[in-house]
Amino acid sequence: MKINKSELEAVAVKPSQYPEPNLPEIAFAGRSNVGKSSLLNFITGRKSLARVSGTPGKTRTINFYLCNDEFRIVDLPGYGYARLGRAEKADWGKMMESYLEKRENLLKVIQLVDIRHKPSAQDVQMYEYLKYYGFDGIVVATKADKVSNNEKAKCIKEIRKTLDMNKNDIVIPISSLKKTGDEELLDVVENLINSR
Ligand SMILES: Nc1nc2c(ncn2[C@@H]2O[C@H](COP(=O)(O)OP(=O)(O)OP(=O)(O)O)[C@@H](O)[C@H]2O)c(=O)[nH]1
Ligand SMILES: [Mg+2]
Repeated sequence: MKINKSELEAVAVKPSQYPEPNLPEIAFAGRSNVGKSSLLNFITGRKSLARVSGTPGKTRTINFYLCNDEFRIVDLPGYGYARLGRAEKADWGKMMESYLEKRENLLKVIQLVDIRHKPSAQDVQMYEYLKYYGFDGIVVATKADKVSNNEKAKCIKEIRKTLDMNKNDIVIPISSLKKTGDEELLDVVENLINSR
């Protein structure tokens, strides 16, 4: 599959601001700065559809992107941003909870982790949360350009082990910078949409 058409459809902090639940949705979750917005730009072929920043904590809202007039990719706000105050962290929790627990048209949440690092305690917690709701099984290892091909397999093994992934679950290494790995991800997305 290719994404030929994409647009920002809604920016939300609460359910009343979500678009109608009329199309299947696939969400991206991951810590702040892991590369969620960059990945979205990469797979849609749009340079600045989603705002990318060197400063973590850029995406603080739930952003709905309509793709091919057929499904939505949802960019979730990142976690693990140390400089957030307690009130902001509580807001993040509430925002995520109301989306993940109640969104009837949500098919899957793809979790992003940085390929270079062992997943953090918060990554593990997020993945456990996704397991609980049955949204787990697909992980994207971002910034794959930062490791050599030799290291790649080792890093992926570490991710699988730390997140306690099942045999049939998949880890897709992707570099938004070098533009590699998108085909596998888009195949997975296509299968998810078609198998619903
Ligand atoms: N080397 C490399 N850098 C990347 C890649 N993807 C993203 N980055 C960089 O990582 C930083 C964060 O990227 P974003 O896409 O804004 O990350 P995010 O997960 O959306 O961050 P928040 O919105 O804060 O949650 C930016 O400086 C990007 O240029 C990649 O594939 N390779
Ligand atoms: Mg972002």
